[in-house]
Amino acid sequence: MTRILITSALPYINGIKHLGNLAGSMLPADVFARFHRATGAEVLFICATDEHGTPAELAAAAAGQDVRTYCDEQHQLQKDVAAAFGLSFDWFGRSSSLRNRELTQHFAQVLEARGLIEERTDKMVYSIDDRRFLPDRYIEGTCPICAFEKARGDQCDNCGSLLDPVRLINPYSTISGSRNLEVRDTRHLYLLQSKLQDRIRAFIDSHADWPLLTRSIAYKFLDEGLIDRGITRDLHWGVPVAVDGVPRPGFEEKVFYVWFDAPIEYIAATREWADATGGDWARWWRTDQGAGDVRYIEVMGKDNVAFHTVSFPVTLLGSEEPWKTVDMLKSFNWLNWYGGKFSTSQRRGVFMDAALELLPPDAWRWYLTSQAPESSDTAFTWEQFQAVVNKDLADVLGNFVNRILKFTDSKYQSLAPAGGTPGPLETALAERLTLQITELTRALTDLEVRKAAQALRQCWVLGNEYLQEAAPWTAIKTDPDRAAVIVRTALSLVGLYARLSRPFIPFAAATIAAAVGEAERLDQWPEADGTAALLSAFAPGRGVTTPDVLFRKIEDAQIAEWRERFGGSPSDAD
Ligand code: B3M
Ligand code: ZN
Repeated sequence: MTRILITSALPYINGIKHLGNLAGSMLPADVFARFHRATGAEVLFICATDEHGTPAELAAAAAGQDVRTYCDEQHQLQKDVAAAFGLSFDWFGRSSSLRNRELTQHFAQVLEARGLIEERTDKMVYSIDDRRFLPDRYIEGTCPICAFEKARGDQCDNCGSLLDPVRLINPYSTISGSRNLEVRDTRHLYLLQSKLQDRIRAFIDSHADWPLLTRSIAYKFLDEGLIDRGITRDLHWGVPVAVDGVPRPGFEEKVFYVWFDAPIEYIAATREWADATGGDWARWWRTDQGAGDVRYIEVMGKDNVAFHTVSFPVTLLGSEEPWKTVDMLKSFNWLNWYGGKFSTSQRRGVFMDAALELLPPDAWRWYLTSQAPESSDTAFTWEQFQAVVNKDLADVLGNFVNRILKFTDSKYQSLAPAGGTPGPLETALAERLTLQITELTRALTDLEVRKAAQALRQCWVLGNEYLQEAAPWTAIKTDPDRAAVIVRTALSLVGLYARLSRPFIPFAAATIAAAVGEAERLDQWPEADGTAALLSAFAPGRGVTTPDVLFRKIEDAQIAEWRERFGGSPSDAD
């Protein structure tokens, strides 16, 4: 059996994520995981909260909590909201786990033994007023590359460049705002990425099938030349720099950099899963223990690609141990909030918890996947959201399902009628559907979310067109056998739609399947070439039920209210 390992980029612990985070990593990863499970593959879908580093410390301080308590609480919140969105993680771990600590320390030890980590004296910004070093987000200033004025020490959110805090222009402490800073010497561990330049290039070269976005980011970093990166920080919250519980001399007050331990958490989370379930983590991650057969898919936003095409492979390949590396790195552009960016720190946009107060998860899931920022950045607007949900879900899918079930109820007491045999209309429908299901299956296999959603929508449209043309409400008066065939065909379609739609809209899919007694088959992906047989398989006498309205239309008044509450209007498009 095919085995598929899927990881989504790990959401930071600093608060519930916004729809942009969801659209570019966790949600598409979930669609792929659900699809592959339905095809019968053995799937392991792993995610976790990314809990270390300055964002966690700063957010905890802002919340007036100690950082561990803060992380405990936020992890649970993120886990709950992920479940409410139907994100079907097999495990949602924590990068602050013991497993990650062990594994991170293990990698550091092995990499040092291979000559890929060395201690260096580093120049770091020290805040005299705060009496501490200011790593990463503890310092902000003007980006030396694009002149953005609020660049963070480790990364510029405007141009995406990875930065070194000492390069910032006009820097200040984000703790106190103090500009009373000086550069001091301090010892840090460096990962010698430059030594693996050729190895990493060969690794990227060997994945010519990766999306252009992924490859272009990887080659940009390779062409600039890989730089050695400091992988320790002067912080308390993180993985201690220690071997077998003994701190490294001179590093008692330091921890590993969050971006060193975060990707390692993919493996560590799998170990957490194994600890909890008795599963075998090594057959997913160790090529000497069967992981060679695994297809490993990583899903993430474009700002995370450099770390996954360069840094994490340096860790894995540099160890010379038989670790599984990524087979397909699917990256996304940004979902913007009107013309600007969603922002966690500025609370701009809609966040996952608030979204669910407005509408059921499937409305968001459908919008965010069918409009996924796949080949370019895309902008969320309330108008487009309303249009997509109303048209695709309410007018097309919802209307079809409702119409045929109501008809079956009113004309046949909710029992599939007997009589008749399929004719040319049914044959044509089966042929068209076969094409669309083939395309849907291909697109999902190739991780093309938008094209997959398009093919699925086309499947729904075919049902409406069929019903319109076959017109059972007319046939029933003149040719009851014909009407019976149409109704059974349409009821089969309802069951088929539930299965095809499930990766995208799992909640509605379950309701739809239950209405036509197809709940047990819901997790089986249909074979495209079996469509004709499938459409004629609805047994006469089988009972159905009519669910409540599947998708309520979004009213203009709701849009006005939400715009009032969340902002978002054409004037925000700057
Ligand atoms: N937490 C960044 C982000 O949330 C980071 C991803 C880690 S993946 C190992 O965008
Ligand atoms: Zn910049």
